[in-house]
Amino acid sequence: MSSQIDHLLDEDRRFAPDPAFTAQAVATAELYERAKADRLGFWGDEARELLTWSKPFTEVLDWSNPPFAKWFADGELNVAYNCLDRHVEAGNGDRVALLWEGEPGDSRRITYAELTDEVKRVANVLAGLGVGEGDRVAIYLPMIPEAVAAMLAVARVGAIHSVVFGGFSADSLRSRIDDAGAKLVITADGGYRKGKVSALKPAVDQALADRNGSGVQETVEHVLVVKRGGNDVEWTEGRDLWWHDVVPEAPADHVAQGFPAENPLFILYTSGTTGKPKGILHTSGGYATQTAFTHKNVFDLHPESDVYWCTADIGWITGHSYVVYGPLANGATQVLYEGTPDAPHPGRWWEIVEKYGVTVLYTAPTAIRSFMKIGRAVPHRFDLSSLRVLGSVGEPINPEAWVWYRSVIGADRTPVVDTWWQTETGAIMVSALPGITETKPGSAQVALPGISVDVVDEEGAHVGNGNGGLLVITEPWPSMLRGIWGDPERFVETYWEKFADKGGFYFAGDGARLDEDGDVWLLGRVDDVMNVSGHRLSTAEIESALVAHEATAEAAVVGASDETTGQAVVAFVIIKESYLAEHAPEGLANDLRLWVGEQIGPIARPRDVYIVGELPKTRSGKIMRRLLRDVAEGREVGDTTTLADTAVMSVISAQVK
Ligand code: 6R9
Repeated sequence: MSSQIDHLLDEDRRFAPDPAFTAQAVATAELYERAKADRLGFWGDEARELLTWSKPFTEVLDWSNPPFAKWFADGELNVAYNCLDRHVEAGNGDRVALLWEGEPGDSRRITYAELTDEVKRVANVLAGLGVGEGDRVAIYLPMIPEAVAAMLAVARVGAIHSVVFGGFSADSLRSRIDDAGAKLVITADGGYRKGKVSALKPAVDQALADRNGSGVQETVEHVLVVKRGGNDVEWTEGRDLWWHDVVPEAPADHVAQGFPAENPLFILYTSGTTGKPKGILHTSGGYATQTAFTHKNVFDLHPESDVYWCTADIGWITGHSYVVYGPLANGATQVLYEGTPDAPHPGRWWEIVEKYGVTVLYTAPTAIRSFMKIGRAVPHRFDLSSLRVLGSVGEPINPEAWVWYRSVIGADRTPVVDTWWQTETGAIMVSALPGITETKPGSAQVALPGISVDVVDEEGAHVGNGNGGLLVITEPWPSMLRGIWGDPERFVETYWEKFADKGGFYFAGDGARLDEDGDVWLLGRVDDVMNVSGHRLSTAEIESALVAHEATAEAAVVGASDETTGQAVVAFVIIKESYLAEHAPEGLANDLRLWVGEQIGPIARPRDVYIVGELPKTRSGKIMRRLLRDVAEGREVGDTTTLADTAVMSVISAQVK
């Protein structure tokens, strides 16, 4: 990490806001002043201004029992109503909500009035299936308009969605369904990925099969299936329902009931430092407030003229906050794209930007770096002149990628905002504001108005400008996670215990540095969480998948730096002697790679699997991943003095070569 810090220290390019942009900017410097003068008053004002409440709140924050926060607790609202009906009632029903583009090139244009109608019908279907307040619904869908409609319909009836990324395996889906106790699963036959139909329904069938004797009680009563891929699917009569049979039949009137602001809105599973994914719980009023606020100000949203596009899948938090809730609460018109950036050709994204006149683009550094690799000729075949704001999220963006993004995609003109946040924070926390902030390539820069962050040492003391440490959030914020589903102890332990004596510092798990101006530079995770192409993966989760293979005796996984994906998964595996006695070792490393892909999902597949004779361990038996990372990154191996057997690293290095 030190070479990375040195490199960042040399970065002195600065981009001042263009006065013409500032003149029309939604955000103002005064936001910081207002929030500083009265932080809670500021959030109260924003909540009232950005949302429609069916019952006004009287108290902004109840922090009497930290870390369990309550925001706007006695207020009531319906989040789906805020994303839909009220825009129609305000006369904007004809505004396009979704400009959907399927991977094969089919497209649909859906207005706010049409989306509202669809969501009302789905809400009636859900109610008919007995899904109501507090029930959990698993959503396992491709990037199609029905995914957005399904999430909003669940929210509308006061139920809780748990979206599972379509790239996850049947096993991952099953553990998420079980953990949440989902009553309904909404899926599709399949969706398009890289020119082919990728089936989804079979994974649902598999996840729900073979319960007998597993000790897990089946909670799923129905599976609602959207037809998208046209692939053959098996059907369980009485359990499975086609969306196209039941939704168009359902009535399109449905009155959105107000629910308390602290009603759960969704659970989203994310990787932590242990093998078991955590169900991050978000509630309604605070989450809707902060997603709407950040979407409006960070992306300079002019809803009547902008065409916004966030490329994230709805299976991730970025898709929840910046495809569904933030943009729709703000009445934005946005592009929704089903497929991959390079299908059927490497210019697909830029073709979409040109076709729809996209003005605001929000994507991840890994995508930017892979476009850099292909070269500027591809994007420059398209007219990108509509673009006026570019955003980045998911991992640290290296200054070269930042500058390339601004110059090649943004014609040396558009502001670039690097936005730091997490599944847990629910919404953007640290970012420049376009038109306001002088930007620095590679730095997320400043906490947003109303947000308080700091960089501290191991004891929780402020490190001071020019120093590195751990990023903490020092005050509660509206869209903060309210817990880990079913595990309040893990919630306290993971995020709040480290600096408990500081009276409520949230530990984010990221390393960061403050520069001479006090701006924040993110340096990556400080725990055993890897970040591959902006996706969080836990070393422990992949290790446990590896040892579940009959050949594996022991496994250690590290995240090694990778030019395109940020980090890549590298596994070191010891094979059982009993296995080797009966099987040839050829091809085993690759079999293990594929195995992990089957167990968790293709994104978790290791880039490299090295079969080794031993793993480096301390005397207390802890695997020293730091040393394995040195090997994986081709560096000289660091300090080995705390190893139980100091010779082991030279053996491993030789085996890896
Ligand atoms: C929104 C999202 C969260 C982790 C986070 C950090 C990394 C996200 C970043 C960033 C540097 C940025 N991260 N944005 N690091 N600069 N702009 O990605 O949520 O999937 O939960 O990941 O991603 O390490 O802790 P999530």
